[in-house]
Amino acid sequence: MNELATPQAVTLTAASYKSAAKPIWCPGCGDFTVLSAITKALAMMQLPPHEVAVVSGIGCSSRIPAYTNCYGFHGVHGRALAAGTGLKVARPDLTVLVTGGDGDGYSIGGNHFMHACRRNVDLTYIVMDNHVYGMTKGQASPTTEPDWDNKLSPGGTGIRSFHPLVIALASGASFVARAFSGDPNGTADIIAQGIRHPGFAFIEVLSPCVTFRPEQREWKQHAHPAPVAPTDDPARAARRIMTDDGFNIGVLYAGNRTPYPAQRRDATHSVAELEAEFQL
Ligand SMILES: Cc1ncc(C[n+]2csc(CCOP(=O)(O)OP(=O)(O)O)c2C)c(N)n1
Ligand code: SF4
Repeated sequence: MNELATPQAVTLTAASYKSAAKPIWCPGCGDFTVLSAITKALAMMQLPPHEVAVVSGIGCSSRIPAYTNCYGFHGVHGRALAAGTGLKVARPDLTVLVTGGDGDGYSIGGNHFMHACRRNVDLTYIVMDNHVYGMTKGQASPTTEPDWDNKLSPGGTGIRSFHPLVIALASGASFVARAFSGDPNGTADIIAQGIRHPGFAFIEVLSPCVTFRPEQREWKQHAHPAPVAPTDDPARAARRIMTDDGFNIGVLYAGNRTPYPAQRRDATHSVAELEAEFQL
C-alpha cells in the first residue's frame, strides 16, 4: 500500500512575494528598498501571498502592488485608502497594505488620510515620502519644505509643510511610525509591527527621490533611532514628534483604540438588482 506523502510546510522568503515585473524606478530611488522591506516583513510573518492585498493610488511609489505577487489594486490617484478601507471591511480575513506617496496620500488624498485614521480600520498604510511629486517631474508636495527652490516654484512655495505624523495622531491613528528606506531591515521590522498592531497603522517612510531631490541622499547621515520607546499616550507622542528633528526612526506611538469592527457579511442584493435601480 502506498503511503500518502506528508505535506511539507513551505518556508516563505522575501522572494516568495516578488512578482516577475521588473521595477522601472530610477536607479537609487528609495522605493526599491521599501519594496524589499515589505516583502521581508511578509516573510517574517509567513503570511501566504494570497492572504495579502496591496492597494495603491498613482505615483512612482504607487507602483508597489505590481511588483508583489499578493493580490493588488493600482487604483486612482489619491483614492488608495478609500479602496483599501472598503476591501478590509468587506474581507477582514485579508491582510491589507495600502502604499503610496506624499502627493497621493497628503494632497489629493489628504481627506481620505484623516478619515482613515479616524475610522481606525485594521490596515497598514505605508507612505514613501520624498517631499515631491516624482512621477509628474518634480512639483512641490504638501511635505515639501517652503524654501525648496526649483524651476517649478522659484524661490520656494513659501507654504508651511504638512506634518503627517501629528495629523495622523490628532485624527486617531492607533499606530504611528517613521522609517527610513536606507535601512531595509529596520523598515521591515516596523512594517511587521504595523501589520500586527490592531487598527490603523501609519508608517511614514523617508524614501529619497534621487532624480528630483538628489540632496535627499544625505538623509542617511541624519536618520537615527528614536531615543525613547514608543508611548501609548497620544499627547506625549505629539509633543515628541513636534519637537524632534524629523529623523527619529522607529515606532513613535502604539495606542490601544478598538479597531472598527469589520465583519464579513453576505451580500443582500445581487449586482443585477443594484444596476436595475439605476436604470433610466
Ligand atoms: C486625478 C489625478 N490628478 C493628477 C494626476 C497626476 N499625478 C500622477 S502621480 C502624481 C503625484 C505623484 O506624487 P507622489 O504621490 O508623491 O508619488 P511619487 O511619484 O513621488 O512616488 C500626480 C499629481 C493623476 N494621475 N490623477
Ligand atoms: S522620479 Fe523620483 S520617486 Fe520616481 S522613480 Fe525616480 S527617483 Fe523614484
